[in-house]
Amino acid sequence: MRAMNMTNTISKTQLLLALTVALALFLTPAAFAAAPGITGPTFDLTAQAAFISQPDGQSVYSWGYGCNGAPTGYAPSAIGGTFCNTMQLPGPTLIVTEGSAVTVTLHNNLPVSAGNTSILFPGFNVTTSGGVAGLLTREAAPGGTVIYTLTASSVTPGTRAYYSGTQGDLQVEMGLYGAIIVLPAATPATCTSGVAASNDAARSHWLESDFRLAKAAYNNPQACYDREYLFQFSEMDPAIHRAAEEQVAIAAPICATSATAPGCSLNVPTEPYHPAYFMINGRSMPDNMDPNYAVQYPHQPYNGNPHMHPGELTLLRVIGTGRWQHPFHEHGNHVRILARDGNLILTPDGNALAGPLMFTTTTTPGLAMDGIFYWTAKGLNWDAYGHNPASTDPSAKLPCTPDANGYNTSAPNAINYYEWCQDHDKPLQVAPFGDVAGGGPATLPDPNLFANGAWFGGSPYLGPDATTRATYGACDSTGNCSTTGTTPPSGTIANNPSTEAGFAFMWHSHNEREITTNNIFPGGMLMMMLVDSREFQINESN
Ligand SMILES: [Cu+2]
Repeated sequence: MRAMNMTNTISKTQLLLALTVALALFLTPAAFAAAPGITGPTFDLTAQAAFISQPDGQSVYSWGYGCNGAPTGYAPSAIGGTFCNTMQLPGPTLIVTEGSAVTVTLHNNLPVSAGNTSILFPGFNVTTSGGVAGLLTREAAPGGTVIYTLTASSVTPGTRAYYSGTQGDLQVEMGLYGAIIVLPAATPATCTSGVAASNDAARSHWLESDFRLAKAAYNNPQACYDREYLFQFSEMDPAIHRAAEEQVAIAAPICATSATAPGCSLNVPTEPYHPAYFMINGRSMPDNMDPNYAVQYPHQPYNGNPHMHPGELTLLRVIGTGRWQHPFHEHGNHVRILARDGNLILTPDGNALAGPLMFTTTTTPGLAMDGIFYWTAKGLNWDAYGHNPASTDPSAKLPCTPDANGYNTSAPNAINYYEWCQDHDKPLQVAPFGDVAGGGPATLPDPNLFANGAWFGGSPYLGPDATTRATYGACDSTGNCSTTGTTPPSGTIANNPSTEAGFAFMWHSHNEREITTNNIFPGGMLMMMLVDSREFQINESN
């Protein structure tokens, strides 16, 4: 009886496991990111309250900017399923072109007891009309409107923050912040020639859409990029949000009689400060891996889920919001800082980029930075593509022709486009095993010991074909390879060896409490950058 029960339990568990895996496979969409937003140059925004969701199941009362009616348009055009609700966190990313006269109308639809609100656009020359006088700018009174116009000559390229200029300790904490991206009016010629053109050719060959907002971040021949992501870092103390929610409810009947009645106001303490949620683009991990505009986050439309191919120049637009610094660390390589608050960092003669190469791009409240992240397999000391000149598989013996920098950039249609040729055909293993000839720098662990993280493909090779090739057995002198090899035993849900098999790098806050959600790990400010082989199609269209 006991034995039967046990068997029964095991088979149920197995069934449940199988179901979970099947469901997870079904429910894990290829959700990538880019830098989505709304286009102008005229914007009609509203400030309103709504609840945002956190992965611990909490709905947090928040304030945010949103769209007052349908926006002029959305960008990039390759992303579908767009929406802009009346409240979102962060606020809509405003995408404009250099030299535009940008007009932002703000309607104050916050609870009456919250009082006035406003928007600051640091780095721009702003003229205002309407509204009422405030400490830092003109404000919209409850139910009122104010208009901000950014002088066209001050609308210069770059990434910048916008946020409330009214009672910032409370209003920014509650979620009133967003990003404005100004695209250069012209495209430097370097962005459509040389390696930049080869990267475009590779993208077209593998039928990938272009998800960039522009080809260059600045009017500078060295500011070209191939892919881009916007990450806004903020933290949130739920006690402040709860106090605001309670006081708004208590004040509502008083405000209903008169907005100036005593008691129609808030007095929410913002100290002491104990944030428990640490968000990238308003979402905590793993929610930030769901698609942009996912229906389950009506007030948090933007995700954080970077992908790239080897050799691509990936533009990171990073903004610190809230009131804490966050040590954002991009594993895989350092980040070359291009600009801070839209100021391109150049040598004194103005001819060369002079921004630092940073291990950790620490965010600072109110500060925006642009940086370039770059990854190739250079220096691994083994052939990351699993090439074997003795194999019968044609994709296992592709040529690698080094350019002046040592990369295979002359063959944009090849799966080993941008391979670091010095490591071409270099074996991985010390001892012969599977498809890998002897004599390499590493001793692979027992296949059974390969860890199964959600993102670690379990393979030292890049790309689905490489993983398949590497499962071949040893090849004989005529190039016939046994297919019985078992290295590597790869297979995870998030980074499937038969499709993606990318190299995963954790991108996260190095303050480890910030990679939790209300003290639960993993969560918070955590993403996985997946470097995908050239033949894997990165589709950010949602
Ligand atoms: Cu790290």
